[in-house]
Order: sequence, then structure tokens, then C-alpha cells
Amino acid sequence: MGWWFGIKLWKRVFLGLILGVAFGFFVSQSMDPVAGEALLAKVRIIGDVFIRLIRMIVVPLVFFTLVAGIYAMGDPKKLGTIGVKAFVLYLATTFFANLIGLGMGTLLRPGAGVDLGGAEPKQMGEMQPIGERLMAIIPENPFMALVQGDILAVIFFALLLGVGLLMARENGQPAGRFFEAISEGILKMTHVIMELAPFGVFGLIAYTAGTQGIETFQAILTLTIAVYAGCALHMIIVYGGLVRIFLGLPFVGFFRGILDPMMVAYSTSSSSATLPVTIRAATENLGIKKSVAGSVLPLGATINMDGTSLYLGIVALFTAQAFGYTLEPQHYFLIALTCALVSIGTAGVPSASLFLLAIVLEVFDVSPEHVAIVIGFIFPFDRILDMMRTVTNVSGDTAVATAVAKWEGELDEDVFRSRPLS
Ligand code: DAS
Repeated sequence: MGWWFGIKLWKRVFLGLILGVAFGFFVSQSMDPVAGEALLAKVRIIGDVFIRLIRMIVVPLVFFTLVAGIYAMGDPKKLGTIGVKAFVLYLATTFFANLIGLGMGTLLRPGAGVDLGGAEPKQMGEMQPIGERLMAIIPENPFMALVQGDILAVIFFALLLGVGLLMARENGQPAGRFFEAISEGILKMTHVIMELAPFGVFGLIAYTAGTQGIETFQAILTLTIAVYAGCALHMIIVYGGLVRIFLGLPFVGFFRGILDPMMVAYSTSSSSATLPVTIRAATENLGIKKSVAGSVLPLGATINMDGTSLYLGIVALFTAQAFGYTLEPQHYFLIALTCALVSIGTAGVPSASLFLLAIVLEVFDVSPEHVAIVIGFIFPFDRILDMMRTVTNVSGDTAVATAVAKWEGELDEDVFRSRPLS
């Protein structure tokens, strides 16, 4: 079995991905649909176990790593600049994501000539008003926030606790060391859980590939191409450009360093579930110190979703083209602004943003039944689109964390430049 662990983890995960697609299509083509789906549902159990394991460590990892990271910083003032720089960069990358999304939607016209008649309408979800969501960042009971996994509230409390321990000086030392030890232990747990990733990814992808038959694809092929091309362009130009041009760091080294989180994001379609893997890759492959990785990445996984914003822009244009709504120039601006706000409010779980699409479509008064039809039409295969936008979301979080770490002197460039593939 030694040979297996001798292969780089990302290659094993990629192998799981490829074999999963092949197995899924083989089952869908060679077995009767009911028996095939039943078999794939059993195989997906491996994937569900894997997702539960990484979800299990998200809250403790964010809480302990963040407190330990803040404490290790030794200077509360630096924390303020990290938060401001991260937030400004998150907004900037989302702005470019909107430009690329609306550009791709206009160029490829994914909705032109698409017949949405056959889709049965789906009900839309409600998004908590932005004001309430911002107020909820301050937890009334931090222990409840930990229990409920309210990540933004956990981040807020951990930041303050870390600063508090710093201000306690030598009295805070035992606690600081305690948090450091626990966060080390949880990162080691992530290593162990990641060994399951190749199998978990196989199970998840086999089910997705096997149940989304080829015919559904033809209906939204252009939409899929627009989303995938838009996300790829955004990652190469915006994140690659940020790392290579603004930070003077190796472009390939960055993407090689985040292959694990990209694979897990693609397979789980969940930024939150991928967070432990993102933190591990950022600290061990990119040399980003815990103080930045433990704050900027959880924040990003919650509020920075460039792939989502890009996708919502494309689907808005898809809807206008499919139903013949005429868009004025001010509509494009309002769509971009609404996409950015909705992406901030989107939860880091599969297909979260599809059900918030209604908020974007309100910009050009799309009728409720048309909204329901579009959501019903996309829903059966939103997973394919979600996989790519989640990879973009996670890559964006890591690119911003790299920039903030570099500008704050919290980046070990030797690790970034030298680390072989993880
Ligand atoms: N799947 C979400 C995420 O985890 C994004 C989305 O639904 O758009 O990032």
C-alpha cells in the first residue's frame, strides 16, 4: 500500500475524479436507470461521509486557528489592516468577476433560442436582508454561534478573543499556547481526513456524472461553456495577474499550491466544506502565516464568492435572452451590483446561490413565473455549474489571502516558491 501514499495527494484526488466520471457514465449507459441510480447512490455514501468529516472540523478549525493566529501576531493593530485589506481586495475581485460574467453572457448569448417551456417551476429561497445579516455577525451568545456553526459570528468572537489574549500579555500566554496546540491538532486531523478525499471525490462525482445524463447537458451546453470559460478566465487573469504582476510570485506555483482545495471545491461544491483544506494548503503550500490564513480565508469562504457573482450575472442575461426581456445600460450596472451583494449573502453550500437568483432577476422585473421556470430549468444540473463557481470562489479567497499575507509580511516566500506539489 506504500505506493499509494507515495503518489501526491492531488494526483490521487484527480484520479478519483476521473474514475468517478468514467464509472458514473458507465453505470448510466449500461444499467437500467433505477438500478443504476440506486447503485450510484450507494457509491455516493463514501462522498457523503467525506463531506461530513470535513464539515465536522470547519467550526473548531476556524475558531482555534483564528484565535491562535491572532495571538501569534503579537500586535492587534496589524489585525485591523489585515481585515481592511482583505475586504477591499474581495470587493475588487468581485467587481472584475461581474465584468467577465456580463461580458460572457453578452458574447455567448446562452439563452438565445432556448425553449424553457418544458421546465416545471421551482420555488425560490429567501435571503436574510443584508442589514440583519450584518448585525448577526455580532453573536448574542458565542457558544451558540459555535454550536450552530454561524461562521461569521465565530470569526467575530475569535478575533476579539485573540486580541483579548494579546492584551492580557503574560497572563494570556497559557491560553495562547492552548489554542496554538489545538489548532495544530485540528490541522493534523485535516491531513488524516484528506486521505479519504480520493474516495470521497470518486463517490460524489460518480453520482453526479451518472445521474446528469448527456441530454440534459445539450439544453444548457452554452450556459455551461459561458460559466466555465468565464470562471477560468477570471482565475487566470484576475488571480493569476494579482499573484504574478502585483505580488511578483510564481503564477504556476500559486495554482499548484491550491490544487487540493480546488479539487475538493469542485467535488463538494461547498466553500465551507473545503475551508479546512484551503487553510491547510494556504499554510503548508503557500507559506501564508496562520494569522492571515485563519482570518482572511474563513471570511472569504463566507462573503467572497467571485464565481457565484459571475454565474448570477450570466444566468440573469440567460433569462433576459430566453424570455426576450430588453436590458437598458443601467440594468447591467444594477445586475452587477445585485450579483455582488447576493454573492456576499450566499452560504458556502451546494447550489446556495441558485435560490437567490430571484433577487437579481428583480432588477429587470422578471415575472415570478419566469423566475420559477428558470430556477426549475437550471436546478437539475446546477451542480455542474456550482462545481466550477465554487472552485473560483475558493481560488479567489486564497489569492486575496496571499496578497494580504505578502503585504503584511506574513508570507514565507521560501515555502511558496519551493514547495513541491502537495
Ligand atoms: N456552492 C457555493 C459555494 O460553496 C456557491 C454557490 O452556490 O454559488 O461557494
